[in-house]
Amino acid sequence: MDKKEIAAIFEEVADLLELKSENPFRVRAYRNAARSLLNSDQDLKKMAREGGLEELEGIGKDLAEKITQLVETGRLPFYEKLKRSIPSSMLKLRQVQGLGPKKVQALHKKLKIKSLAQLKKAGKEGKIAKLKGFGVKTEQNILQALEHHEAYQKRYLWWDAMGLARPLLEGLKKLKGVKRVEIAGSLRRKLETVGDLDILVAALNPKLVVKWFTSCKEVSRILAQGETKVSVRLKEGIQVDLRIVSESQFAFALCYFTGSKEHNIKIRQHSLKKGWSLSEYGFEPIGKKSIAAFKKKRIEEEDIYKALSLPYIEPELRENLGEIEAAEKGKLPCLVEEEDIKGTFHNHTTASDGKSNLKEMVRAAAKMGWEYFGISDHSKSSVQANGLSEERLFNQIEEIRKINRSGQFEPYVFAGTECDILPDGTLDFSDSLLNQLDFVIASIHSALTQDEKTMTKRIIRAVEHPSVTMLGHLTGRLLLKREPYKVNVQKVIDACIANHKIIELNGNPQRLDMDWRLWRAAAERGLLCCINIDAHAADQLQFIKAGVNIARKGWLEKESIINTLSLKKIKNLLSFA
Ligand code: DGT
Ligand code: CA
Ligand code: CA
Ligand code: ZN
Repeated sequence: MDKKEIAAIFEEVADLLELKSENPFRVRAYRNAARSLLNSDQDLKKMAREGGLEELEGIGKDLAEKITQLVETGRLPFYEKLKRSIPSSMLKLRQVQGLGPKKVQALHKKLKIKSLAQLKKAGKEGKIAKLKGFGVKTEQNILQALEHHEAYQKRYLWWDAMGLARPLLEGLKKLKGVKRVEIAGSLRRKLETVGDLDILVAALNPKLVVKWFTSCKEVSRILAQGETKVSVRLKEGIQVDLRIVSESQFAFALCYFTGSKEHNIKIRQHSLKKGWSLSEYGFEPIGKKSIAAFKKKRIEEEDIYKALSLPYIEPELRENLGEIEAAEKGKLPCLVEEEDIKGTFHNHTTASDGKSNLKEMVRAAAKMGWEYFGISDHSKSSVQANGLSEERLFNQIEEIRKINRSGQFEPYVFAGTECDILPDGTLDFSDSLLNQLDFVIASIHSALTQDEKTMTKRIIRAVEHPSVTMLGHLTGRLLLKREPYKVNVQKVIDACIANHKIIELNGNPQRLDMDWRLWRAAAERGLLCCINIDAHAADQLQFIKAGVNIARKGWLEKESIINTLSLKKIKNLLSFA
C-alpha cells in the first residue's frame, strides 16, 4: 500500500470514529496523520522497514505500527473491526451528499435514524429542521440530496456499464448459430449514464442463446424469460434486456432498440410520409405502395436510413436534437474520431495525487501513439491532492524540459498546471511562474457552495487572466455522486469565446464535463474544445475513448478540438494563447 491509500484509510477511520462519537482528539489524530503522510516526500516502505516513521509530524508509536502493518500486509484488522461495528445502513447515510459523520451521528443519537428511509420520513415530517444545528434550510438540502441519491442508485456510468457488457457480448459471439451481436439502447448511444444494458442478437437457435445467457456466471436473477426475450439482473445490480431476432430483422430491431424513443418516433413519422409503416420488424407498405429497396440479403441500418432518403445517422446523435432535420439538409457533422486525437493536456503524476510518475505517464502516452502530452499537477492550495509548491512546480518544469531534450521519449511533453481558481477568482500561482508554463488549466476545487453569481464571476475572472489556457471540469459534477456547483454556464462560455479561451471536455467517465448538450451551440459560436482525461494513473489514458464519445454526442468535429492539431500547430496555438 502506498501513502495515499494509507492516508485514505486513516481519513475513513477518523470518519468512523466520529460516527461512533469517539474522543475528538483521537479523530483529529487520524486526520493529522493522513495529512502528514500526504505531505511527506519520504519513502514510506523504507521508513516502515528501518524505523523513522515516528519522526513524521503527528505520528506516534501506535500509528507508526498501524502504518507498518498496512505497508507490509495491506490490511489493518483494527480498521476492519471498526467498520463491522457500525450498522451498514448508517454507513449508507454518509453517501448522501452533505451528510458528514457529525450530522449522521447527531441524527442517529437524537432521532434514532439508522436508514435512508428513516431519514426521508423524518425530513418529510419536519423533525430534522427542529434539531439543534440543523434548521429548515439544512432539512431541505438533505431531502434534495436524498432525491438525487435515489436517482443515482438507478443508473450506471457508461464506462462501468460497458465493462459489464463486454464479457457478455464476447460470450454471445462465440455461441453456435449466432450471426450478429450488438449493444443497443443508451449504451450504444453513449449516454453518460445508462439505466440498463440492451443487447440484440441474431441467431438461428434462440433457445440455445437463452439457455447460455440465463446460466451465465454474471447473472444473479432472471427477471423475465421468453422464447426470444430475456431480462436478467447481474450480480453488480444492473438489468440486462436481451432480445433475439432473425438475421433479416436484425437491422430494424437494432435501429428500434438503439432509440432514443424520441428519435424513433420522428423516423417513423418520416417513414409514414413515404407511405410505409416502420417498426422493429421492418417496413410495411400502407395501401398499395411497395418497397423496392430491400432485395439485399444482409440489411444494414444504413439501408433503412437510405430508404427514407436520409444519410446514416450515428447512434450518438439519435436524441432527436435536430439530427433528423440536419440529415435532411445534408448538414450532419463529420464527427471527431479517436484516431484524430494527437495528445491530451490534463494529466496528473505522483508529484500531486496521481499513481504513476512522470516518466510512466509519458511512456503510456507514447503507447497511445500520441505526438504530445501535457502534465498538469495540482497547485499548492489543493492540499488534499498534494498540490505542488512553487518550488516543486519549478523543479517539475526543469524535469520536463530535460525529458524533452533527452530524446528518449516519443511524445513532446508540455509543462503545465491544473491551477486552483481561488474563491475570489485569482489564481493559485504567481504570474511569473505561470508565465514559464506551456499551458494553464484553471479549475475550481474549493468553496464549491458559493452562490451562482459569485461562482460565475469567480470563473470569469480566471478566464480573463492572460496566463489561463483553458478551464478544467467546468461544473465540478461527479456523475451519480455530486451535483454541479451553481454557475451560469452560458456566461462562462461567452467569456471564453470573447477571451479566446478553451473549455476542456473532461473525459474522466465520472465527469464528462462540460456536458455534451452544450457543445453543439457553443462550438457553432466559435468555442474551442480540448478533450482531456484528467488521468491519475497510466492505465487511465484509455478514458480518451469516453471523452471522444461525449464530443461526438455533442456534435463536435475535429476542427473545434485543439488536441487534434499536429504538434507544430498546437505549439503555435499555445504560444499565442
Ligand atoms: P436507459 O436504459 O434509460 O438508459 O435508456 P434507453 O434508451 O436504453 O431505454 P430502454 O432500455 O428503455 O429502451 C431501449 C430502446 O428501445 C429505446 O432507446 C428505444 C426503444 N424503445 C423502448 N420503448 C419504446 C417505445 O415505447 N417506443 C419507441 N418508439 N421506442 C421504444
Ligand atoms: Ca437501456
Ligand atoms: Ca432496456
Ligand atoms: Zn481537477
